[in-house]
Amino acid sequence: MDPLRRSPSPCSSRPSSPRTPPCEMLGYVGIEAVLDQLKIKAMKMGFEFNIMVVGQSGLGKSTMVNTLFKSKIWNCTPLDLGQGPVPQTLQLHSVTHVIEEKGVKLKLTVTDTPGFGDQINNDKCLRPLDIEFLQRLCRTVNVVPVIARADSLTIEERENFRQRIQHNLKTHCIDVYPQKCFDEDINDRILNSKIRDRIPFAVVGADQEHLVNGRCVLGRKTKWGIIEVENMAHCEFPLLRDLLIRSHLQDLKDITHNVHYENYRVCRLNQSHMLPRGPGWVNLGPTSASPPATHAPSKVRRRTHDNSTEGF
Ligand SMILES: Nc1nc2c(ncn2[C@@H]2O[C@H](COP(=O)(O)OP(=O)(O)OP(=O)(O)O)[C@@H](O)[C@H]2O)c(=O)[nH]1
Ligand SMILES: [Mg+2]
Repeated sequence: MDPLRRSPSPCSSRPSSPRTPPCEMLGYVGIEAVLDQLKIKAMKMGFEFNIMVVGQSGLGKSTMVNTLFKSKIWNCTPLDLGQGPVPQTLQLHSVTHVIEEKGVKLKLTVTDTPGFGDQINNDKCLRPLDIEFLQRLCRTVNVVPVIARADSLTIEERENFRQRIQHNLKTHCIDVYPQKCFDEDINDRILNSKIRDRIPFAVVGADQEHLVNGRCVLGRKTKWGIIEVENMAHCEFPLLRDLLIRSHLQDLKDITHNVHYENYRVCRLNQSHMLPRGPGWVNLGPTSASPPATHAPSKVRRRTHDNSTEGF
Protein backbone atom coordinates (compact mmCIF):
# COMPACT_ATOMS: atom_id res chain seq x y z
CA MET A 1 0.00 0.00 0.00
CA ASP A 2 1.27 3.45 -0.81
CA PRO A 3 2.30 4.85 2.58
CA LEU A 4 1.42 8.36 1.49
CA ARG A 5 -2.18 7.49 0.91
CA ARG A 6 -4.62 8.63 3.52
CA SER A 7 -5.37 5.70 5.79
CA PRO A 8 -8.88 4.29 5.42
CA SER A 9 -10.03 6.00 8.54
CA PRO A 10 -13.44 5.08 9.88
CA CYS A 11 -14.32 8.70 10.41
CA SER A 12 -13.00 10.11 7.17
CA SER A 13 -15.86 11.75 5.37
CA ARG A 14 -13.84 13.00 2.41
CA PRO A 15 -15.28 12.51 -1.07
CA SER A 16 -13.72 9.87 -3.30
CA SER A 17 -11.12 10.83 -5.85
CA PRO A 18 -12.44 13.46 -8.26
CA ARG A 19 -10.35 11.82 -11.01
CA THR A 20 -12.48 8.67 -10.93
CA PRO A 21 -15.91 9.44 -12.40
CA PRO A 22 -18.79 7.69 -10.59
CA CYS A 23 -20.14 4.68 -12.43
CA GLU A 24 -23.91 4.49 -12.87
CA MET A 25 -25.42 1.38 -11.31
CA LEU A 26 -28.55 -0.38 -12.50
CA GLY A 27 -29.86 -1.40 -9.10
CA TYR A 28 -29.19 -1.39 -5.38
CA VAL A 29 -25.86 -3.03 -4.58
CA GLY A 30 -25.57 -2.23 -0.90
CA ILE A 31 -22.26 -0.38 -0.88
CA GLU A 32 -23.62 2.05 1.69
CA ALA A 33 -23.51 -0.77 4.27
CA VAL A 34 -19.76 -0.28 4.42
CA LEU A 35 -20.45 2.80 6.55
CA ASP A 36 -22.13 0.67 9.21
CA GLN A 37 -19.27 -1.82 9.04
CA LEU A 38 -16.74 0.96 9.53
CA LYS A 39 -18.75 2.35 12.43
CA ILE A 40 -19.01 -1.02 14.17
CA LYS A 41 -15.30 -1.64 13.68
CA ALA A 42 -14.37 1.83 14.91
CA MET A 43 -16.61 1.46 17.97
CA LYS A 44 -14.93 -1.86 18.78
CA MET A 45 -11.38 -0.62 18.26
CA GLY A 46 -11.84 2.84 19.72
CA PHE A 47 -9.76 5.86 18.82
CA GLU A 48 -6.41 7.11 19.96
CA PHE A 49 -5.44 10.71 20.40
CA ASN A 50 -2.19 12.18 21.65
CA ILE A 51 -1.89 15.72 22.82
CA MET A 52 1.01 17.68 24.33
CA VAL A 53 0.71 21.00 26.12
CA VAL A 54 3.62 23.41 26.09
CA GLY A 55 4.09 26.88 27.55
CA GLN A 56 5.37 28.94 30.44
CA SER A 57 5.03 27.81 34.06
CA GLY A 58 1.69 28.52 35.66
CA LEU A 59 0.08 29.44 32.35
CA GLY A 60 -2.75 26.97 32.87
CA LYS A 61 -1.57 24.03 30.75
CA SER A 62 -2.63 21.25 33.10
CA THR A 63 -5.91 23.02 33.89
CA MET A 64 -6.62 23.38 30.16
CA VAL A 65 -6.27 19.64 29.59
CA ASN A 66 -8.69 18.99 32.45
CA THR A 67 -11.06 21.56 31.01
CA LEU A 68 -10.91 19.95 27.58
CA PHE A 69 -11.73 16.48 28.77
CA LYS A 70 -13.82 17.46 31.80
CA SER A 71 -11.90 15.15 34.05
CA LYS A 72 -8.89 15.34 36.31
CA ILE A 73 -6.43 13.79 33.90
CA TRP A 74 -3.53 14.42 36.25
CA ASN A 75 -5.09 12.81 39.29
CA CYS A 76 -5.97 9.65 37.35
CA THR A 77 -9.56 9.71 38.66
CA PRO A 78 -11.95 10.70 35.95
CA LEU A 79 -14.88 13.02 36.58
CA ASP A 80 -13.91 14.13 40.06
CA LEU A 81 -13.90 17.83 39.39
CA GLY A 82 -13.20 20.28 42.12
CA GLN A 83 -11.05 18.06 44.36
CA GLY A 84 -8.23 20.52 44.94
CA PRO A 85 -5.70 22.39 42.82
CA VAL A 86 -3.73 20.93 39.94
CA PRO A 87 -0.17 20.26 41.13
CA GLN A 88 2.70 22.06 39.45
CA THR A 89 4.27 20.10 36.61
CA LEU A 90 7.93 19.54 37.36
CA GLN A 91 8.89 17.06 34.68
CA LEU A 92 7.74 15.89 31.30
CA HIS A 93 5.27 13.07 31.73
CA SER A 94 2.51 11.34 29.83
CA VAL A 95 -0.73 9.96 31.16
CA THR A 96 -2.99 7.64 29.22
CA HIS A 97 -6.70 7.24 29.92
CA VAL A 98 -9.53 5.58 28.13
CA ILE A 99 -12.46 7.96 28.00
CA GLU A 100 -15.83 6.61 26.92
CA GLU A 101 -18.80 8.59 25.69
CA LYS A 102 -21.93 6.98 24.22
CA GLY A 103 -20.04 3.77 23.52
CA VAL A 104 -17.17 5.52 21.73
CA LYS A 105 -13.85 4.84 23.40
CA LEU A 106 -11.02 7.34 23.15
CA LYS A 107 -7.58 6.34 24.32
CA LEU A 108 -6.20 9.70 25.25
CA THR A 109 -2.52 10.25 25.93
CA VAL A 110 -1.70 13.66 27.32
CA THR A 111 1.89 14.78 27.68
CA ASP A 112 2.30 17.61 30.14
CA THR A 113 5.48 19.60 30.16
CA PRO A 114 7.08 21.83 32.77
CA GLY A 115 7.31 25.58 32.14
CA PHE A 116 9.10 26.48 28.93
CA GLY A 117 11.37 29.55 28.65
CA ASP A 118 10.20 30.97 31.97
CA GLN A 119 13.04 33.43 32.33
CA ILE A 120 12.13 35.37 29.23
CA ASN A 121 9.28 37.85 29.09
CA ASN A 122 6.71 37.41 26.31
CA ASP A 123 4.07 39.97 27.19
CA LYS A 124 4.20 41.61 23.78
CA CYS A 125 4.73 38.89 21.17
CA LEU A 126 6.60 35.69 20.37
CA ARG A 127 10.16 35.59 21.66
CA PRO A 128 13.07 34.38 19.47
CA LEU A 129 13.02 31.19 21.56
CA ASP A 130 9.32 30.63 20.79
CA ILE A 131 9.90 31.31 17.11
CA GLU A 132 12.76 28.85 16.83
CA PHE A 133 10.81 26.26 18.82
CA LEU A 134 7.60 26.69 16.81
CA GLN A 135 9.42 26.60 13.49
CA ARG A 136 10.81 23.19 14.39
CA LEU A 137 7.67 21.94 16.07
CA CYS A 138 5.29 22.72 13.22
CA ARG A 139 7.35 20.50 10.93
CA THR A 140 6.92 17.59 13.33
CA VAL A 141 3.43 17.88 14.83
CA ASN A 142 0.22 19.85 14.37
CA VAL A 143 0.59 23.04 16.39
CA VAL A 144 -2.50 24.78 17.78
CA PRO A 145 -1.42 28.00 19.54
CA VAL A 146 -3.67 29.58 22.16
CA ILE A 147 -3.71 32.75 24.23
CA ALA A 148 -3.94 31.36 27.75
CA ARG A 149 -5.58 33.09 30.74
CA ALA A 150 -7.62 35.24 28.38
CA ASP A 151 -9.62 36.47 31.39
CA SER A 152 -6.66 38.65 32.30
CA LEU A 153 -6.87 40.60 29.02
CA THR A 154 -9.34 43.23 27.91
CA ILE A 155 -11.14 42.65 24.61
CA GLU A 156 -8.83 45.13 22.85
CA GLU A 157 -5.71 43.57 24.37
CA ARG A 158 -6.86 40.13 23.23
CA GLU A 159 -7.39 41.32 19.66
CA ASN A 160 -4.07 43.19 19.52
CA PHE A 161 -2.23 40.21 20.97
CA ARG A 162 -3.91 37.85 18.49
CA GLN A 163 -2.98 40.08 15.56
CA ARG A 164 0.62 40.37 16.70
CA ILE A 165 0.91 36.61 17.08
CA GLN A 166 -0.69 36.03 13.67
CA HIS A 167 1.76 38.49 12.15
CA ASN A 168 4.69 36.79 13.91
CA LEU A 169 3.58 33.36 12.71
CA LYS A 170 3.26 34.61 9.15
CA THR A 171 6.56 36.46 8.96
CA HIS A 172 8.46 33.52 10.45
CA CYS A 173 6.72 30.92 8.24
CA ILE A 174 5.26 29.01 11.18
CA ASP A 175 2.54 26.91 9.60
CA VAL A 176 0.13 26.11 12.40
CA TYR A 177 -2.89 23.81 12.20
CA PRO A 178 -5.10 23.80 10.10
CA GLN A 179 -2.46 24.20 7.38
CA LYS A 180 -3.72 25.92 4.22
CA CYS A 181 -1.89 23.48 1.94
CA PHE A 182 -3.92 20.58 3.33
CA ASP A 183 -7.37 22.00 2.67
CA GLU A 184 -8.87 19.35 0.44
CA ASP A 185 -11.87 21.10 -1.03
CA ILE A 186 -13.85 24.33 -0.96
CA ASN A 187 -15.72 23.29 2.21
CA ASP A 188 -12.43 22.72 4.01
CA ARG A 189 -11.16 26.04 2.77
CA ILE A 190 -14.20 27.96 3.99
CA LEU A 191 -14.29 26.28 7.40
CA ASN A 192 -10.54 26.34 7.97
CA SER A 193 -10.15 29.95 6.84
CA LYS A 194 -12.53 30.99 9.61
CA ILE A 195 -10.47 29.00 12.10
CA ARG A 196 -7.20 30.46 10.79
CA ASP A 197 -8.59 33.98 11.24
CA ARG A 198 -9.37 33.27 14.91
CA ILE A 199 -6.16 31.45 15.82
CA PRO A 200 -4.68 31.76 18.45
CA PHE A 201 -7.89 31.22 20.40
CA ALA A 202 -8.15 33.25 23.59
CA VAL A 203 -9.02 30.60 26.17
CA VAL A 204 -9.78 30.32 29.85
CA GLY A 205 -9.29 27.08 31.76
CA ALA A 206 -11.17 25.87 34.83
CA ASP A 207 -11.73 22.53 36.50
CA GLN A 208 -14.36 23.63 39.01
CA GLU A 209 -18.07 23.47 38.38
CA HIS A 210 -20.50 26.19 39.50
CA LEU A 211 -24.24 26.56 39.45
CA VAL A 212 -25.34 29.31 37.04
CA ASN A 213 -29.08 29.78 36.44
CA GLY A 214 -29.73 26.20 37.50
CA ARG A 215 -27.02 24.80 35.20
CA CYS A 216 -23.71 23.30 36.26
CA VAL A 217 -20.97 25.08 34.33
CA LEU A 218 -17.19 24.90 34.30
CA GLY A 219 -15.86 28.27 35.24
CA ARG A 220 -13.69 30.52 37.36
CA LYS A 221 -15.43 32.24 40.22
CA THR A 222 -14.36 35.83 40.80
CA LYS A 223 -15.71 38.59 43.01
CA TRP A 224 -17.53 39.97 40.01
CA GLY A 225 -19.10 36.79 38.76
CA ILE A 226 -18.32 33.51 37.07
CA ILE A 227 -16.20 33.31 33.94
CA GLU A 228 -17.81 30.44 32.07
CA VAL A 229 -15.31 28.58 29.95
CA GLU A 230 -17.97 27.25 27.57
CA ASN A 231 -19.59 30.64 27.02
CA MET A 232 -18.43 32.31 23.80
CA ALA A 233 -19.27 35.69 25.29
CA HIS A 234 -16.60 35.03 27.91
CA CYS A 235 -13.82 33.29 25.98
CA GLU A 236 -13.02 31.17 22.94
CA PHE A 237 -12.55 27.86 24.70
CA PRO A 238 -15.53 26.35 22.76
CA LEU A 239 -13.66 27.02 19.49
CA LEU A 240 -10.60 25.16 20.76
CA ARG A 241 -12.69 22.28 22.11
CA ASP A 242 -14.65 21.99 18.86
CA LEU A 243 -11.49 22.05 16.76
CA LEU A 244 -9.60 19.46 18.79
CA ILE A 245 -12.42 17.10 19.63
CA ARG A 246 -15.63 17.69 17.74
CA SER A 247 -14.70 18.70 14.21
CA HIS A 248 -11.02 18.03 13.48
CA LEU A 249 -9.90 15.14 15.69
CA GLN A 250 -9.68 12.66 12.82
CA ASP A 251 -8.08 15.22 10.53
CA LEU A 252 -5.43 15.96 13.16
CA LYS A 253 -4.70 12.24 13.35
CA ASP A 254 -4.63 11.90 9.55
CA ILE A 255 -2.13 14.73 9.11
CA THR A 256 0.00 13.41 11.95
CA HIS A 257 0.03 9.94 10.45
CA ASN A 258 0.18 10.71 6.74
CA VAL A 259 2.36 13.80 6.75
CA HIS A 260 4.37 14.27 9.93
CA TYR A 261 5.03 10.61 10.61
CA GLU A 262 5.78 9.87 6.96
CA ASN A 263 8.24 12.77 6.81
CA TYR A 264 9.90 11.52 9.97
CA ARG A 265 10.02 7.96 8.60
CA VAL A 266 11.56 9.08 5.32
CA CYS A 267 14.20 11.12 7.17
CA ARG A 268 15.08 8.18 9.36
CA LEU A 269 15.23 5.81 6.42
CA ASN A 270 17.45 8.22 4.53
CA GLN A 271 19.66 8.61 7.57
CA SER A 272 20.04 4.87 7.93
CA HIS A 273 20.73 4.62 4.22
CA MET A 274 23.66 6.96 4.65
CA LEU A 275 25.07 4.78 7.42
CA PRO A 276 27.58 2.10 6.53
CA ARG A 277 26.01 -1.35 6.22
CA GLY A 278 25.40 -2.85 9.62
CA PRO A 279 22.69 -2.89 12.28
CA GLY A 280 19.96 -0.38 11.45
CA TRP A 281 20.89 -0.21 7.78
CA VAL A 282 17.89 -0.16 5.45
CA ASN A 283 18.13 -0.80 1.74
CA LEU A 284 16.28 1.95 -0.04
CA GLY A 285 17.05 0.46 -3.45
CA PRO A 286 16.67 2.89 -6.36
CA THR A 287 17.33 6.00 -4.27
CA SER A 288 21.07 5.19 -4.30
CA ALA A 289 21.39 7.24 -7.49
CA SER A 290 19.51 10.23 -6.10
CA PRO A 291 21.20 13.24 -4.44
CA PRO A 292 22.04 12.97 -0.73
CA ALA A 293 18.95 13.18 1.44
CA THR A 294 18.43 16.26 3.54
CA HIS A 295 17.56 15.96 7.19
CA ALA A 296 14.86 18.57 6.98
CA PRO A 297 11.36 17.08 6.80
CA SER A 298 10.14 16.94 3.23
CA LYS A 299 6.77 18.22 2.23
CA VAL A 300 4.49 15.32 1.46
CA ARG A 301 1.17 15.68 -0.25
CA ARG A 302 -1.58 14.11 1.73
CA ARG A 303 -4.32 13.58 -0.79
CA THR A 304 -5.54 10.10 -1.59
CA HIS A 305 -6.02 10.95 -5.23
CA ASP A 306 -2.53 12.32 -5.65
CA ASN A 307 0.25 9.86 -5.06
CA SER A 308 3.00 12.21 -6.13
CA THR A 309 5.39 13.49 -3.52
CA GLU A 310 7.29 16.73 -3.28
CA GLY A 311 10.66 17.18 -1.72
CA PHE A 312 11.92 13.61 -1.86
N1 LIG B 1 -6.96 33.51 35.71
C1 LIG B 1 -6.74 32.30 35.22
N2 LIG B 1 -6.08 31.40 35.96
C2 LIG B 1 -5.88 30.17 35.45
C3 LIG B 1 -6.35 29.79 34.16
N3 LIG B 1 -6.02 28.50 33.94
C4 LIG B 1 -5.37 28.07 35.04
N4 LIG B 1 -5.29 29.06 35.95
C5 LIG B 1 -4.69 28.99 37.28
O1 LIG B 1 -3.28 29.10 37.12
C6 LIG B 1 -2.61 28.30 38.09
C7 LIG B 1 -1.66 27.33 37.38
O2 LIG B 1 -2.39 26.46 36.58
P1 LIG B 1 -1.76 25.11 36.02
O3 LIG B 1 -2.79 24.46 35.18
O4 LIG B 1 -1.16 24.31 37.11
O5 LIG B 1 -0.60 25.72 35.12
P2 LIG B 1 0.58 24.95 34.37
O6 LIG B 1 0.83 25.70 33.12
O7 LIG B 1 0.25 23.52 34.24
O8 LIG B 1 1.75 25.18 35.38
P3 LIG B 1 3.14 24.37 35.53
O9 LIG B 1 2.76 22.93 35.73
O10 LIG B 1 3.79 24.99 36.70
O11 LIG B 1 3.93 24.61 34.27
C8 LIG B 1 -3.73 27.57 38.87
O12 LIG B 1 -3.98 28.30 40.05
C9 LIG B 1 -4.92 27.65 37.96
O13 LIG B 1 -6.16 27.67 38.66
C10 LIG B 1 -7.07 30.79 33.41
O14 LIG B 1 -7.51 30.56 32.27
N5 LIG B 1 -7.22 32.01 33.98
MG1 LIG C 1 1.22 21.83 34.85
